[in-house]
Amino acid sequence: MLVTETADKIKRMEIRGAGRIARAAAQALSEYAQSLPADDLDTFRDKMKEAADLLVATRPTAVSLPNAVHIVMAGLEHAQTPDSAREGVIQRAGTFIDTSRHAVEQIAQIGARHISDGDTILTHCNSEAALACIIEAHRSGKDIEVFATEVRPRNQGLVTIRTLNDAGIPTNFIVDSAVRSFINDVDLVIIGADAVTVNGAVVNKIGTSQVAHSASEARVNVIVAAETYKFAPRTIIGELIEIEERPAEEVLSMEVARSLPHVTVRNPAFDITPAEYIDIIVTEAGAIPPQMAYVIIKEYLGWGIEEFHKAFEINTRHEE
Ligand code: RI2
Repeated sequence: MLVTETADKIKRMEIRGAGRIARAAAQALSEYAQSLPADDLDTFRDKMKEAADLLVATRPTAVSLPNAVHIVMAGLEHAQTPDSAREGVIQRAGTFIDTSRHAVEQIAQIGARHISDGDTILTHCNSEAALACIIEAHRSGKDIEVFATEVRPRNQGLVTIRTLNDAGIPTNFIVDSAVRSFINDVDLVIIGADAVTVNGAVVNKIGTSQVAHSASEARVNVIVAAETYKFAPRTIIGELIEIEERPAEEVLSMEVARSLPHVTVRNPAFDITPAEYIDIIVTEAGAIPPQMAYVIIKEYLGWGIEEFHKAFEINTRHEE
């Protein structure tokens, strides 16, 4: 698939979900590298950089996307010839896609252990990682039931209930605003993540923070299922995660909107749940308290504060 085609599909959410968009971007870079003429290393690098920038710009919140692109583009770093640059990109993209899929399987194994026989679980949006935990618990013989939210405005809940239904898991489908009404019937909340910041806050589909707040009030544990490449290295140096605001017509038809000149539609796609509302984050490296996010960023993504010092020449020593 062409890079522009993939970028367009990600933007329109034809390809969606933080893990899926990361793998799609890696695949697009790999195919692009294969298609590029390899006569000149600098031109090859420049073209790859343009493609990478285009993909990263499609959706600003899910950090899995720039992380995946960064991992793949590192294949260009020490290349001496266009052919070795091409090989580097293809090899890294393949490895990323495989490890990403494997990570979801590992998360399923770890996450399922946190689900007990007889549990009722609430999930919000459509997270491959969160659903993998739920499906694995069911597969291992636990008798579970799920509440799944509708997820206005894009209705990702429909994808979730289809998957749960196909797995044979008894599921209740509720509108987003019904979460608090049902939270006392729930034993556990399991959700995914688009980004995890260094202080353990989780950026996920709009409404997640309300779900987590309700769960906290009702003393229901909240588990986040997130691969390590969803942790956001640049939050170490104080960068904030940009919250994508999507078009108004996802919420209200243009016709109705035009008839209401004093009304502005706001459509943020994500919100931020503070670490205090999250019990554990299940990654492929293990289940961690949200406060340990820095360890994942440093040990698994290779970005410690020192790397930022090197990269941005941040001077921590005060000159006399
Ligand atoms: P997985 C999705 O974003 C949802 O917010 C979901 O919770 C998150 O990505 C993680 O999904 P969107 O693309 O990677 O629907 O676990 O906006 O599939």
